[in-house]
Amino acid sequence: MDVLEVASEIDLPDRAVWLLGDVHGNTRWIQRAFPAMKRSDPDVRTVLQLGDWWQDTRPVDHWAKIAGIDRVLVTLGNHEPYGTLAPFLSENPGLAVRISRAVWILPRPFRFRVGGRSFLSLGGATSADIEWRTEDVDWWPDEAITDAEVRDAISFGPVDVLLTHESPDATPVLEVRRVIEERSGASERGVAESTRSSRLMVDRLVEAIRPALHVHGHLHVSGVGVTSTRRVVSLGRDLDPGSIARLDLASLKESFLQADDVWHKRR
Ligand SMILES: [Mn+2]
Repeated sequence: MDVLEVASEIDLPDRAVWLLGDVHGNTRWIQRAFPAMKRSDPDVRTVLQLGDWWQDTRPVDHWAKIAGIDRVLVTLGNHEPYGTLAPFLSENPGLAVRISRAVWILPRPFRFRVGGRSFLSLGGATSADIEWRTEDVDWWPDEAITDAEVRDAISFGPVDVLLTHESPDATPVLEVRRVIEERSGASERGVAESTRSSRLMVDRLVEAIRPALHVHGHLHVSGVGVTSTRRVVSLGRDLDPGSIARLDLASLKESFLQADDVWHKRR
């Protein structure tokens, strides 16, 4: 993987960004999603991607250019090629790394600013499907959020927006709660416990940094929930219009694309 540029600070003037859920290396989805973003709001130049990216950069650069998107900031997920990523992440500790014209990989954790808002990105999650995966082929222990990463993230202090791949365990998003309950019934006990302890790490982070908005992927369902102090947005996965939302930075309100926006049907 080529390192084209590194940055210790990112501070963008953008007034809105796109939020994009799990991609899973689905180029067909990039080809669909980026033009849909342009049709919906051609002025938005930045995509914040919420993990399970594992995507070839060449088609991303191609479609980003066509869609007027300058950058994709990737919060890593669990399904990522950590075998390839680990060396250059450890060689560039704490730095955002640009690996193509548009694609930036964010370290765990990373703090940045957009439109006057403070963001904290913390990638990683524990896979619920490890029983079908092979270590160092399509699964790496590096996927898991570590105590040190959470401590590091907390040391940044409060932020406006938290970006994680993993969901909180104490989630107000009903769609996510339903998935967690189904999964903990379906998966092996040890797996259910380790996925829960991964979510509890996110709970700990949320309690410490008190974001007004928390956006995550991973559960492959879209939904929004609110608590007395924060708004939680779960994004869907590739081919789901519920994996794309425009975030207005003045109001911190998201608006999801609709099926017609994505599949470009006549209304
Ligand atoms: Mn996923």
